[in-house]
Amino acid sequence: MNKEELKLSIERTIKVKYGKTLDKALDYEIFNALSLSLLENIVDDWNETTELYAKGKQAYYFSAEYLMGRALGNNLISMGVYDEVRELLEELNININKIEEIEEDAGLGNGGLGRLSACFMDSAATMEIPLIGYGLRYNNGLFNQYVEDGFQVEDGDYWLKYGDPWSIRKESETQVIHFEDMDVKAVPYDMPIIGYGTRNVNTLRLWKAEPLKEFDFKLFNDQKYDEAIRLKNRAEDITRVLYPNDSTEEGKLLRLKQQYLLVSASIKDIIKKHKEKFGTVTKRLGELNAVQLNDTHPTLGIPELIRILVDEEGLTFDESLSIAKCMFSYTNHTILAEALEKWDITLIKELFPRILEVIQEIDKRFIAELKAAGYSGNAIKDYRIIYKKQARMANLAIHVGSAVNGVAKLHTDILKETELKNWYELYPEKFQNKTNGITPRRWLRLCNPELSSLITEVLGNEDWVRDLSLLKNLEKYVNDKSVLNKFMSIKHKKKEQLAEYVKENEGVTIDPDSLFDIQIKRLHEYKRQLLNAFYILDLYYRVKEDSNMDIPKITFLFGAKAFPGYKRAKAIVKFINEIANLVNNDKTINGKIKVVFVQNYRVSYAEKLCPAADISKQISTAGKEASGTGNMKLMLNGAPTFGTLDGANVEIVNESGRENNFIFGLEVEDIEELGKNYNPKDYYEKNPSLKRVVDALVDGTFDDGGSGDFEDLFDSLLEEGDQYYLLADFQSFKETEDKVFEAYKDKEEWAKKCFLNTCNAGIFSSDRTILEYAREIWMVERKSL
Ligand code: 26W
Repeated sequence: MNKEELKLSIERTIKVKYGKTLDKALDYEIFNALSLSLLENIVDDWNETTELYAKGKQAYYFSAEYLMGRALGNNLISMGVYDEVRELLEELNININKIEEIEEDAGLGNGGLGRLSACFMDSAATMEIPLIGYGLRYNNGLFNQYVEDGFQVEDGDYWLKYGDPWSIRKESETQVIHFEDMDVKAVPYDMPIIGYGTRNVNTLRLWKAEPLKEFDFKLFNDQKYDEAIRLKNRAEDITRVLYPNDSTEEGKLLRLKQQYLLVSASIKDIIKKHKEKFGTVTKRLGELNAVQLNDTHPTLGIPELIRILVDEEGLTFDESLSIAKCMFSYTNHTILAEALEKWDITLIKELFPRILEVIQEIDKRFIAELKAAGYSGNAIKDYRIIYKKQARMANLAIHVGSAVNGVAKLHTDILKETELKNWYELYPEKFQNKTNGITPRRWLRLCNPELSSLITEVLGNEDWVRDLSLLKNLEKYVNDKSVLNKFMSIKHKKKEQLAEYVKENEGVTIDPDSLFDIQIKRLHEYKRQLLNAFYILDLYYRVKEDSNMDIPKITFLFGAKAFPGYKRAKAIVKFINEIANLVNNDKTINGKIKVVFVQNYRVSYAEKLCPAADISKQISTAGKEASGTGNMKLMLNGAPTFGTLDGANVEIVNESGRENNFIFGLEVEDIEELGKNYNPKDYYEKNPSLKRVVDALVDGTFDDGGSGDFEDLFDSLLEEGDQYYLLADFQSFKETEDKVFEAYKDKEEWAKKCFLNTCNAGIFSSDRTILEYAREIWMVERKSL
């Protein structure tokens, strides 16, 4: 494709799609036309890749979440035409950034788990791995967030409002999904996942639920309009929103329907392709297909496969179960026991009674095996798949799956030694670790073109974009003043860009010459944004007491969404905003401290925040964060980690050196030891500065709008035992911040710390992770066009 052809294609598309000429086109129209023109250019490679992969063993990623973010910029980079297209648009008087910014994020996920799926898709395409993603095409992704009067306010996410030029609806590959009360269509929308530096284009297939019939003609004719479209709405409800509120039975049924639609459609799709090749289902089904269950959400895929093989394909239960054992593997993303999914069997029975029978049969056979192996009573109880009238999805996945993996070394160890100890004893060979990763294309090459150019200049070529371990070769320049200066002036430039964006979007002025301390992640008590807030408030009080206090000018940035039903998380949002309000408006501290809670944190915002961070805040209670991946994004962009020894932080510090990061707080063993003896009141009583900030929750310093939310936060710490050890870690947090301030004074030493973080981030490429899955779990070969 050359420039002239692309230009003609854009003009043609605008003409037929919008009935106008390019000079009159709106930004979103240009975005759509450009995207469609680019898509046209990769369709042949895409189809060829699909055919190539179909010849051998394939892997499938089953995930309820894909937090894709924007497609255009990323695809331009993967296609290697970003600069060319930017120039073309410039010639046409169009600013490429404006066109990129008009695109809505595809926010079909909540947080790390969803973003990991997206990074894996990108890496599999680039690493030429035959991996197909299956998911759901939610009409509304993760809600949009606003802050009003300090409170989080949610609004629907209409990511499809301008259309979705990067998806192709494949009507002819529709599947019909049967529920006890209705049948619906699952229509696939395919998104191309364009590999970088390869012609391979992989597929992400997202299913949309639709009614079999648009409306009931007779009812409509009888003027019963609502009733006529009732079934249509009920079908479409299934993929209407990501994570519908499941506080009621109705909500739970809807969630379960979503999960089933995802796996039923995907399994049928896999079987259909197998039969096109072999005529019938053979034992080779299990040898030629590997399914990765991204957490337990798609675990119903196991009984669904067995149901189809037994009821529709005439295999025996034994044969079907052994195919399932060969096909499935399971990734665990959380240690929080309460997050392990369980479904009431009455719900399963109501929607798909046959699936319940299959699960019961698996359970029955499993118990018989355990008994035969000499297990009894109590031990068996913990392994049971059905227990107390509930189906335990993790047990089903671990028992049937051929592999179980955690997402960071520490996490996998905790699974083996604690959370899933009994399973590890039963099936030691199934357990593996696969430390998470992030794609270097989006999280460096796209979001930080300035640093990317520097790296390319120093290393002599762009090979690092496909092999991030090459960053290690930068390390020898750590004493090269010219490289370090360039590195730090890029950091400054990214801070200026962020400051401008924050001014525009949040209306707050922040100083790019201040230290940017950034905490971006879902809002959750275990992630301890509240601890960070307490620290900031304490710092503010100290600065007020001593205006000469020797600290650098500092800006604390938060980005986080609180789950709409998670009251305490929302209370923390309000508390942070109250602090921001107090601190930012106090003229007496001369702007020494600024606090910003950015609204609507999402993938595209993260792309602006990560390159601008001086400090990466990763402060979860030790043992609670399975891995974290934001930590890797900030590290890659040259920010030292301020964190606990939790999740992947442990590996980050191992790679870049403890001396180049700021580690604080209790470790997993300390917490185990402290255990039941932990009394938060001891810390509170003995530490006046801690007491002062905790008391601010209840002593009238702040206004929670009469909601009682702050009192509830207070109680969570002092009445309910401070489950996440905020009070125990406060002092260590504070002392460690002092070390940051001290280190920040020496500009050269500071630059080295930042630089060494970038140099040592290579291992956290999701290319490395996905290759490990391919080789050690799926046993699929790389194949290139
Ligand atoms: C069942 C409802 C549900 C759905 C999603 C509960 C919890 C979730 C989370 C948002 C799951 C999640 O994002 N987990 C994160 O997964 C990342 C990728 O492995 C890890 O890096 C994070 O540590 C983990 O919190």
